[in-house]
Amino acid sequence: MPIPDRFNEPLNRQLQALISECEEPLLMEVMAYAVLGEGKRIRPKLLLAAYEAVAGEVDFTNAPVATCTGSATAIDFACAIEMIHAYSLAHDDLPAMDNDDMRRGRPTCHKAYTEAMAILAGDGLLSLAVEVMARRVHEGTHEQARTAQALYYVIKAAGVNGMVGGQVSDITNEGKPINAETLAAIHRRKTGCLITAALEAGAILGGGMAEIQTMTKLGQVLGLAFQIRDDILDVTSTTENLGKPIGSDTKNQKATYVTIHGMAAAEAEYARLSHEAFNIVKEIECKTSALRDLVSQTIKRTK
Ligand code: GRG
Repeated sequence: MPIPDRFNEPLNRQLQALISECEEPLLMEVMAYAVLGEGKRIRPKLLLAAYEAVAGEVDFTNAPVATCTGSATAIDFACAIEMIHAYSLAHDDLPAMDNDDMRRGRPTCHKAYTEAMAILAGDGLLSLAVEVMARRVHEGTHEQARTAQALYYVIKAAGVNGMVGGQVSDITNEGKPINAETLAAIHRRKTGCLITAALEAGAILGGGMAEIQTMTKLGQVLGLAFQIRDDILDVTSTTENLGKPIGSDTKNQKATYVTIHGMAAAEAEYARLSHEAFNIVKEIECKTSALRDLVSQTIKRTK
């Protein structure tokens, strides 16, 4: 099966299993709604692809009861990163933030349930993500220090100097004439940090300490390319294709790569970063083609 499609089934199965640990039925339902929709699963797939790049190909079919404990830990971390991403989307869609009605082709979490439940499901997803990762450290099922290091990278990226800090900067700059540097700093923290941490954590869990720096470089380039693509698609795509409203950046008076640099320059920078991402992947002696294939699919994404 082509990469990254073979990661889909194990990821969805394990996400479902982890969410099912919640004993509060409504909370479980809303968390499942937020995380199990038609997302691209880019971040968890990057984590698994980075893991395979250094550890070799894994049969994730039987995860989480995987024969190799390292791969079971990797699947849990991949799910944790998707839970963090899903929480950020549920909170970002709230009336107090972007106030969006559609996400992943269906009503946003607060539209389908209530604002209170969307907030709490987000809180639940974030804390469950940390619990799932910390449990792997606590159980000592894998190399304990390595697992703790991967947890540190992921949660730091999601935190105050990563995604949350980036979101605050994004919101406080709405309607203001920001310059290119400020926009790049927002993108780096809001979108880039979690993508970078997925690659770093995958390499760490796979035992590839020598590859961490290269993964960081790849994540930064890929994260910026991902966001520029998002800005371009927000103008050129359709609501049906994206599964969320187009033009939401304009609605929220947000500066984007396109509004600051223009469409032609955005497309040129996107092409340059894509090329750079491929060159960085070539620096890594990947044991499988998963990472290269996934970078290629991420770059060619149309939604
Ligand atoms: C609320 C703390 C907090 C943070 C929100 C992720 C985020 C920060 C906001 C989302 C706003 C946005 C459109 C960002 C652009 C890039 C991005 C993260 C797009 C959505 O990610 P995809 O395309 O979505 O991977 P799917 O649905 O495929 O998982």
